[in-house]
Amino acid sequence: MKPYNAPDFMQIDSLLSSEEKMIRDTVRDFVSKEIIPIIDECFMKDEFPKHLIPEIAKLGMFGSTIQGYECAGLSYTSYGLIMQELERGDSGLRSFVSVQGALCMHPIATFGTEEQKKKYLPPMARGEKIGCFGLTEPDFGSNPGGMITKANKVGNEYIINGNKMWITNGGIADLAIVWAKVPEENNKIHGFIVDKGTKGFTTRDIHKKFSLRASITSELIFEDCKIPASQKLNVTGLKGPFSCLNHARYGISWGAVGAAMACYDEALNYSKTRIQFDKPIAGFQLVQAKLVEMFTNITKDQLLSLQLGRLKDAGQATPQHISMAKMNNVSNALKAARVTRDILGASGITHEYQCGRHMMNLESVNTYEGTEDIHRLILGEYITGIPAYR
Ligand code: TGC
Ligand code: FAD
Repeated sequence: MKPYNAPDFMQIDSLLSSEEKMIRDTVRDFVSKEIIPIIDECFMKDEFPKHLIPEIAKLGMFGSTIQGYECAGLSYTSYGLIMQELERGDSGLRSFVSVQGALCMHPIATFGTEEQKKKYLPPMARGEKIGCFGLTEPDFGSNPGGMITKANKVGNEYIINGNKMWITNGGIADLAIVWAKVPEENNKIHGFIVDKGTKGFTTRDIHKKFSLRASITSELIFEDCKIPASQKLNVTGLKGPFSCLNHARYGISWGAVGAAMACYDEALNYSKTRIQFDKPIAGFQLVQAKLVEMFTNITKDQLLSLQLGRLKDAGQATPQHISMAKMNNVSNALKAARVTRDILGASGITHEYQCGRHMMNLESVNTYEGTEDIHRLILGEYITGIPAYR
C-alpha cells in the first residue's frame, strides 16, 4: 500500500497550532503502524483488537478533554483531530474511544460525585476500566424518551429492570452508564453507573453484523439488578444523555472526515494505476468528476469540523451546529466510500482494499447517535421553529 497522503487543499494545517498538529501526527502514525495492518483481519474475524487498549491509553486518548483525574485535558479541536485519525483506521476504533470518553467518562466528570470521579476516571483514563452507554432499547431507538427500563427506588437502593440494545463495548465493559425511568419520581429519567458483575446485570454480544465488525455490540440485560443510590448520577431528564451525545456526535463529525480521507486516498491511487482502454482510468472525465466531488466534500467537511471545534472550545457550539456536522459529514463519508468502491470496480468488493469496510462501517455511523434524518429534523425545527418528530 502507498504511504497515506492526507488531502489538505485549503491549507487547514496552517489553522492548527503546533500542539494540535503534533497530536494529530502522533495518532496518524499510531493508526498507520498499529491499526491499519491488523484491522481488516479483526473485521473479518468479528473481533475487537483489545491488545491496543494500553497504547491508546498511553497516548492520552481516553477522556482526553477532561481536566485532572489522569486525563490529558486537551482542547476539543485536538480531540476532534484524534477522532479523525482513528476513523481513518476504522470506525470501530473511533467508536471504542468515543464511547469511553464522550459517553462514559464525560457524564461521570460532569454529573458524578467526587467519590465517583475518583473511583472511575483514573482507571478509565489508563484503559484499565472500559465503559459502555445504555440508552437505546429494542423498541426505542430514535425516541429514547419512550424507554421502558425502570429503576425503582427502594430505601437507599435502586432496582433496575429492562433491556438496552445495540450497545457498543457492552460485552467487554467493566461498567455501564445506564439511563432508566424512576417510577417513584414521576418516571423522570436518571443515569446510573452499574459495575460489571453486579447481580442481575448480564450482557449478550450481537454477532452476524456486516458493519462495525471490529467493535463489540451487545445487549445489556437487567433483571432485578440492585445498586446503591451512591451509583446514581446527578442529572435528571433526557438532557443528561443528550448532553453526552453532543460530545460524541461532535467527535463523529471529525471521524467521518477521516474515513472519507482514507477512501479518497485509495480511489486516487487506484485510478492513477488502473489501466483501461490503454490509459489510467484517472484520465477519464467521469472518473475525475467523482474524484473532484470527493475532494471538494472532504475539504468543506474539514472546514466545518474545524470551525465547530473552535466554537466548542469557545463554549459556543450548539446541539444544532453539531447535528449539521454529524449529518453532513457522515453522509458525505458514506458517499465517498461508495464512490471509491465504484472506482475500484470488482477489486472494490474485496478485503484487499479498505473502501468496503469503511462503507459498511459508515452505514452504522449514519444510524447511531441520531440517524441522518433525525439530525435533519433537529435542523428543520431550528430553522422553522416547528418540531416535526411526532
Ligand atoms: P426533547 O423534548 O427535544 O428534549 C428533551 C430534553 O432534552 C433536552 N435536549 C438536549 N439537551 C442537551 N443536548 C441536546 N442535544 C439536547 N436535545 C434535547 C431538551 O432541552 C429537553 O430538556 P428539558 O429540560 O426541557 O426536559 O426530546 P424528544 O424526546 O422530543 O426527542 C427529540 C430527538 C428526536 C431529537 C431526540 O430524541 C434524539 O436526538 N433522538 C436520537 C436518539 C439518539 O441519538 N440516540 C443515540 C443513542 S447512543 C448511541 O447511538 C451511541 S453509538 C456509540 C458509538 O459506537 O460511537
Ligand atoms: P429507528 O428509530 O427505528 O429508526 C428507523 C428508521 O426510521 C430510520 O431511518 C429513522 O431515521 C426513521 N425515523 C425514526 N423516527 C422518525 C421520525 N420521527 N421521522 C422520520 N423518520 C424517522 N445506542 C446506545 O444507546 N448506545 C450505544 O453504544 C449504541 N451503539 C450502537 C452501535 C451500533 C453498531 C449501532 C448500529 C447502533 C448503536 N446504538 C447505540 C443504537 C443507535 O443509537 C440506534 O440504532 C439509533 O438511535 C436509531 O434507532 P433504531 O435503530 O431503533 O432505528
